[in-house]
Amino acid sequence: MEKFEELKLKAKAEIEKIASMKTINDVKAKFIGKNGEITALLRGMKDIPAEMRAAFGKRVNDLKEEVSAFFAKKETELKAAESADKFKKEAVDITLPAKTLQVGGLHPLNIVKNKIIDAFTGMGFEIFEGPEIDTDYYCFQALNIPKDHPARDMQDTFYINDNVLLRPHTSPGQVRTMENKKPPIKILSPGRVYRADDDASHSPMFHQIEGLVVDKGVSLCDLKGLLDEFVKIIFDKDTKTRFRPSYFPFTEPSVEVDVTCCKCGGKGCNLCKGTGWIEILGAGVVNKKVLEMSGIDSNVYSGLAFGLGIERITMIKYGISDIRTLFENNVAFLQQFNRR
Ligand code: FA5
Repeated sequence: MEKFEELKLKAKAEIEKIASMKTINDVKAKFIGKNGEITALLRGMKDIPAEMRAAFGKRVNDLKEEVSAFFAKKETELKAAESADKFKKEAVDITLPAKTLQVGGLHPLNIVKNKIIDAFTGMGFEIFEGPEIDTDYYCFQALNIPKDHPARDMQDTFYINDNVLLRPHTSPGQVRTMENKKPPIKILSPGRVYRADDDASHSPMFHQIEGLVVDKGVSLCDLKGLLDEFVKIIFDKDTKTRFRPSYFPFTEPSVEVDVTCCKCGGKGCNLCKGTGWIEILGAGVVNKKVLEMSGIDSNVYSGLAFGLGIERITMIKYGISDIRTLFENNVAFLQQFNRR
């Protein structure tokens, strides 16, 4: 009996010392495994006198049960400790802000271009896109700018040869439309244009949108009404326009159009250089010579045209001081226009 008690205490002490599920099986094998100390007692039953065998057997089985219970208790404790440890290690702090996905967005020039196109298509304009590489005839001659005319200096561009060049403005779109379409005409021609320019407000490549209306009885008043409506959509409803006399060989009369400064509302500030006005585009009544050269009877029809720089409108609208920022593709700069 003493030996049983000793074995029980020995097993209990060893089981208590077990620190991980990995070692529990070794200790189990030592006591209740096939070659374990308690199993060995059962095997020795044959040497026990027959009258004591039943009592001996019961005692061994009781001991085995008691030791198995120690193991079961230890196993429960170890499993609980291991899962507590696992939970601690794998804990997720759900109060941390989630990682955001980088999502692309429209470039500010495309945002403004789309707004301008929306404004004019809402007034019935159709889109016509002309080629970026064009001939001297469409870029200049058909617009009443003959070879060696001094007005060519205003729009000096990059020549591929004497006759083929990167278009310096979207005005060739006027000619190509009039050659192919009978009045009434109401088109908008957006696209990239090129000039031998490079400073904080002039880029060698930039974007323009040309507008052309040809119909019976079209006048400068229509141009004023159209542009008044346009600036209210693009800037805000209190923005006003002002026409200043100007010169373009393809329009007569020609005007430069100013809007009340969007920063100071017309009081005068650093953006409008104290004048309260900012120039946004060139425009005018289509020169009769241009209509005739494109096959339109100038005694029956008249037209109005305007050409605006998308970069200029974007810079005014968002208070951008250097045009080059629009082409550097700095992500921090671009993200400001696509906040979600
Ligand atoms: C023209 O290009 C005329 N074709 C506009 C026109 C069309 C007048 C129809 C009459 C009838 P201008 O050279 O002023 O005009 O250019 C128009 C606009 O393009 C300017 O107001 C300016 O906003 C923009 N612009 C001109 N050069 C540059 C440049 N290098 N970089 C960025 N924007 C420019």
